[in-house]
Parts: sequence; structure tokens; C-alpha cells
Amino acid sequence: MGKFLTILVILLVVVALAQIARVYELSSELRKRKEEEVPDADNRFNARFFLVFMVALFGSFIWLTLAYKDDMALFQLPASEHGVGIDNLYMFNWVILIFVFFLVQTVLFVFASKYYRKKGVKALFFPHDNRLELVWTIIPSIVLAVIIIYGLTIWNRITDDAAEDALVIEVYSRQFDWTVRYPGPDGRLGASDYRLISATNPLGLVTHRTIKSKMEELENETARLSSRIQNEVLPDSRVKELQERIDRMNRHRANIFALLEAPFDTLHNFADDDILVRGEFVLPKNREVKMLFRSQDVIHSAYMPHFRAQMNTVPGMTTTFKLTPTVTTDSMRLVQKNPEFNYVLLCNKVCGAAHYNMQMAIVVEEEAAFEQWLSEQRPFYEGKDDEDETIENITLTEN
Ligand SMILES: [Cu+2]
Repeated sequence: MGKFLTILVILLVVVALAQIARVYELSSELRKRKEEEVPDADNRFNARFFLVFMVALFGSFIWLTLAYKDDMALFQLPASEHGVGIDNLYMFNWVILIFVFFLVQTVLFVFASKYYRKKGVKALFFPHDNRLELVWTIIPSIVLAVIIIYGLTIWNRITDDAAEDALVIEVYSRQFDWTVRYPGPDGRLGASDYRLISATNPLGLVTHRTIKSKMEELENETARLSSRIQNEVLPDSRVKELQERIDRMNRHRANIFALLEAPFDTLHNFADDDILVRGEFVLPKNREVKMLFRSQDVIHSAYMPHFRAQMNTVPGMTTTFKLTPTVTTDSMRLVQKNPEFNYVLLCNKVCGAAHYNMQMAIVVEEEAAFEQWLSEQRPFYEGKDDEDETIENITLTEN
């Protein structure tokens, strides 16, 4: 209600000003003055008003900056090692921007106020000056070059190769959730292949079990379609369509079968012990984490504002980002004076209807607590062990 009244008052003030201007116009018409003949007194008034406006503008800028200081990410503690560099770069840009803002606006309003039209004074015709041209070309070029070189240095440091002992995890996106994958006891992430994606294997992990179950899924589906062709009375065009689908699935199956030909220990043996987590994931403090990003469907963007990190996740390719968390969740809760505080991973690309809901909590713990948490997670393969499921039992049946 208060907001509505404020807006109403502002609106009424604008209407009142417009009416006053109209009355002024009409009265000068009555005084038989030409519209373009502005008396000196009016110009002087406008000139002074420029200065008043400048002071009001600067005043409100400073007031807003101070009033909302605590809400700005800029003034919040970064929770990663490289975050400090990003914040410094950001601050450096702001200092330049604010300096230029005050400089340019001061010159604009002071000149407008000083050089208002006076009777008998003619403006100086000043079409060109080489020195001025040089000054306003060279100075911005130097400043921009400094900003770009500074920014690239920071960026290269972030995207550099990760350390040997870095924790490598995968952050997998799809409409509309995140899955984070940790290597199991073997210390390696297993291979993945989009052709193996299914309801039970959303990440397309490659193990002989997932290959077998995908082949079975395709076999069942082709059998179902074949029986439809045989048992139903369908128009020729529909039969052709179903036959094409069957052919496509057979090709799909042959491609998956080819995956089995890779040496068993190089491809299939690492994914079964991988750990998949949803809803919340844990990172160790002071250890470098290399994140590999993949997407199942469209472009998403993994945004972790407290760590000053963001990377697009792109279907068909792997993108990476490395970061070292430096503040545990518990410490950050104390700093923020908010016991409910949690770090978040958000999607920062408008990727569909439930985009707003695509988020995951991040918990930063000391190394020991992290290891403890990881050891309590269930591996991808758990409970699905079956002695009979050996590689020899998988055959490619001809259709
Ligand atoms: Cu998304």
C-alpha cells in the first residue's frame, strides 16, 4: 500500500508539473511573446537548476550505494581462493567506472550551467582539435587495455590445469536437476556415453551392466514394434514408419555393442563404484576441486555465486572449472550471522519451465568430515551385483 501511494504521489507531481508548464505557455502567448524568445532570467534559472540537479543526482547515488552496501555480492566474503582475485578485478572496474561517472557528469552539468545563453554573447565555433582527439582516444585505450590484461590474467589462472591431487568430480545437468558424481574407491570417474542414457542410467555411464540393460531395452522395444507390424492392421505409411524406427534402434544397438570391444579394463571398470548425489553435495575445504560439466539436453549454466564461479554446461561436450573452497559452511554461517545459510549451485540459463527450481545446496567441510561423508554414500552399482552378468552373456542378435 505504501508503495502504491508513493507511485501515486509521484504521478500526481508529474501531472501537476505538466499543467504548470502548460499554464506558463498560455500566459506567454497572452503576453504576445514568441515561443523561441526565452528571457535571460529563465535561462539563468535553468542554469542554476542544473547544478542543483547534479548535487541531487550525486547525493542519491552515494546514498543508494551506502544503503544497499550489505546486499551487494561485492561486499560479501568470497568462499574460494580465486574468488578474491575476481572480487579485486570487479572492484577495480567499479573504481574506474565511478571515477568516470563523477568526472563526466560534473563536466556535463557544470558546462551546461556555466555556458547558458546570454544576450549578445555568441558561441565559439570550435570544430576540431588534434590534441583533444588524442587525449580522449589514448587514455581510454590504455585504461581498457589494462582492464583486459588484468581480467585475462585472472581468467587464465582460474582455467589453468588443475593440480595432480585435485578432487575431480562431475556436475551433470538436465531439465530440471543436477547430479554430482564422485569417483569411488578406485579414484577415477568412469566413462560415459550418451547412447547409454536411460531411465535407470541418466548419466549414460559405461559399465557392462548398463550396456547390457540398454541393449535389452532396445531389444524389447524392437520386439514390441515388430509384433505390432505383424499383428495389427496398419496403413502402409505407418508400417514404413515403424520399420524405420526398428532399423534405427538396430543401428543404435550395434553401436552400443561396439563399446564392448574396447579393452575391458580401460573403459568399463570405473563407473560402477562412482557415487551419484542429488539435492546436496559436499566439497572439502582447502582442496582444489576440478569440476567437469556435462548436460543431457540443453545448455544450462552452473552458477555458484559464493565461490565466484560460473560455467556453461553444453550438450555434447565437457566444460571445466576448478576452484578451491576456503570457508566451510559452518564458518560462513557465523560470518553471515545466519544459521540457515547454505552455499548454492544454481542454473543460470533460462532452460525451460522449471528452470527456477534447478538448484542444489553445496556444503563445505574440513577434509576429514568430507571423507567421512563420501564413505557413507552408496555407489552407483550397489545392490545390482549379479554373478551371471558377464560380458560373454551379451550377444548381438540379428533381426
Ligand atoms: Cu537449467
